Amino acid sequence: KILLFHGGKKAGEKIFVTNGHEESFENALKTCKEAGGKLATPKNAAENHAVQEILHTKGDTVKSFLGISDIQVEGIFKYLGGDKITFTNWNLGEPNNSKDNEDCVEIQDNGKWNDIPCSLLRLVICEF
Ligand code: GN1
Ligand code: CA
Ligand code: CA
Repeated sequence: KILLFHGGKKAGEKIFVTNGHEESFENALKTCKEAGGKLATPKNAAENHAVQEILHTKGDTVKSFLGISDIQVEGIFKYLGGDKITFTNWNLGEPNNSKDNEDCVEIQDNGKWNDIPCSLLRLVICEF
């Protein structure tokens, strides 16, 4: 709860917060885990909006990784725990696995999702 005082955004029982750094998917996973949380994984519109609000505090072209990927089976997006995703907010035409190399998911400042290469650097947003 103390995170609310450091720019955290609450949605239901979840709190989303950023460390202000841009990191690869792999490093962002590690960063959130070490902090005792998980990479941001919005599972409904309210949670997606809370993540979007954090992006807005950082500017209007900032994007962040979500805790979702199709690394295991191309085209089947799953949560970090392995379950198939139940909520999506894909941009029109996404996911498109551009250049056969997009297995991670970014959320853009308009709240829409796009699949991108996992090696890119994006703002770290964790959930607690
Ligand atoms: C970007 O730059 P381009 O068109 O190859 C984006 C893709 C999107 C696509 C949508 C690295 O690809 O994920 O699907 O725009 N790639 C990156 O037009 O952001
Ligand atoms: Ca893919
Ligand atoms: Ca894409």
